[in-house]
Amino acid sequence: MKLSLASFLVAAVALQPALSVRTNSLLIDPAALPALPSAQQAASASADVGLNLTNIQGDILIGMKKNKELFFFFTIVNPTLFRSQLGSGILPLITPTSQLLAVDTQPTTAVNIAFSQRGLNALGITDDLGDTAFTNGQIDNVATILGDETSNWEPAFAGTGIHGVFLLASDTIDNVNATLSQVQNILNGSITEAYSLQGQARPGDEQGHEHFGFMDGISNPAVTGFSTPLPGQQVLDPGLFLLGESGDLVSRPSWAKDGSFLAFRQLQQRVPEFNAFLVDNALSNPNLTADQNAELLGARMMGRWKSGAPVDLAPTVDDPVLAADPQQNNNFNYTHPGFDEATDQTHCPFSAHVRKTNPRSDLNPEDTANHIIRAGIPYGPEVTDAENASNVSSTDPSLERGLAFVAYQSDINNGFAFLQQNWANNANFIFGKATPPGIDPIIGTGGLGQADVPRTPSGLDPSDPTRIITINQDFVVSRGGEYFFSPSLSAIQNTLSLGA
Ligand code: N7H
Repeated sequence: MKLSLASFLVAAVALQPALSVRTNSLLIDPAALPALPSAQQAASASADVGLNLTNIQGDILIGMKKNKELFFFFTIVNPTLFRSQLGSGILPLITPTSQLLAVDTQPTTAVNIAFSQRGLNALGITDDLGDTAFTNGQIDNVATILGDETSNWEPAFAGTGIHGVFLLASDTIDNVNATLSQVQNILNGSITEAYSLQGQARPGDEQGHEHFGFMDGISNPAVTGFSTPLPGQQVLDPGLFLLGESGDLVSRPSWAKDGSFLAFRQLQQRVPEFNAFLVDNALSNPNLTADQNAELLGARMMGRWKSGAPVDLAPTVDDPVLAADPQQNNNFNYTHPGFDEATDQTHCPFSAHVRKTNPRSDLNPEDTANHIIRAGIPYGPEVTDAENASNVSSTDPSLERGLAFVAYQSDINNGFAFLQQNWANNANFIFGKATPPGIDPIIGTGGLGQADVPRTPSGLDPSDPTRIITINQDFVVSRGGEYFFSPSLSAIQNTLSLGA
């Protein structure tokens, strides 16, 4: 006899490995990042638009707040056994959004699961989910659309063995590992490990900052029915991120409702090389020291200071108070009274990473189709003294560091893939500017399928916006990834655990 979803959710709480009620959050909460809605706020917002937060997996709407997160990529080797264990044993462990919003309802380890098209095929699910990028897999659009050099790809991503991924998030790696053992015991040999990547927030004051040093996760869209918008935050329909919700215009199988497409990318960051580039090409503001001029160049490449303060509001000097205030730190749109948006780069360069990936008022009307919810986490250790001294990243694989990039959207070709191909990698975007902006200096690739092809962004030097500062190397190197579908809890129960 099948259990109802409600009884599964009760069982989910009961079956968590440590039964004690949490007293500290499993999420991080740096002052600069938007707070999650309280359970009550989210319940009343979701009631207005009919979002079912007990049915939507928890990772999709919460943004970049994970402390430790293991990405465990698996191959399904016994589909029948997997399907039976998924429904009876794994579903009670899956963490819905509602459970993450209050500390005392959080599990010891949050468990989410997502499937690649190959994984759905292995389960006998033949429905077309309506997303060609997902259907074809990330490797299919890698060289032409994303611009990756495939030789840099981790072999597991280039192969055919990734059927799905568990996302296991907690405040300690011990908790994550204990939950992984529990999951593997339940699945009883029906999956094998294809690859795994351990993500973790950086230590101490760097918590919330990615490996180049910048606070990350400040700007994600507000989602109608979930979050209360902060000043400057764009409010978007839930259907941009959740299949079958208001604003999703594609026809989907009914069971796919409240699922989301997850674009995963392992993006290596060459931190010593990035730092050396900033020093070697430091700007020349006479009122700043050499170090400050190097910082300024980095801030202009990013569009934010390391603190998180946007250069559009703090153009020459960092403002840590502004940075730490979510009421202010996203409240900008690149317009300023008396300044011409087609020529003015004194505040923020047209090529800055945050402007290329979210042009705000540069597009009129503001774009509402091409957005993602970013939910990634840094991976890998801190830079070593030897790397700092040599300005070169170690080739020791255990010292690789970067961003385990996660983006959620209801349409990958309008979301992650669009942002990378049409905006970041397109030298002419943002269109209509007096000086072509050039390729994104952080994540853009200068030659499709080739590494280290020079990029020539303009606008980085505020004293001469036409000056080109040539970037001869990639500071972010794609090590591959895959596209997944993160189903709702009811889809896991009623469709995936049964198969076709
Ligand atoms: Fe980016 N970084 O930490 O250096 N990103 N990003 N990103 N990114 C943003 O506003 C970074 C990547 C977006 O709404 C910030 O939260 C790094 C890809 C979007 O104003 C910082 C990597 C794509 C935004 C970084 C990386 C995007 C954004 C500012 C790779 C999509 C919001 C903090 C290693 C294709 C823009 C913040 C807005 C912001 C970093 C990758 C997209 C600091 C290191 C691949 C949409």
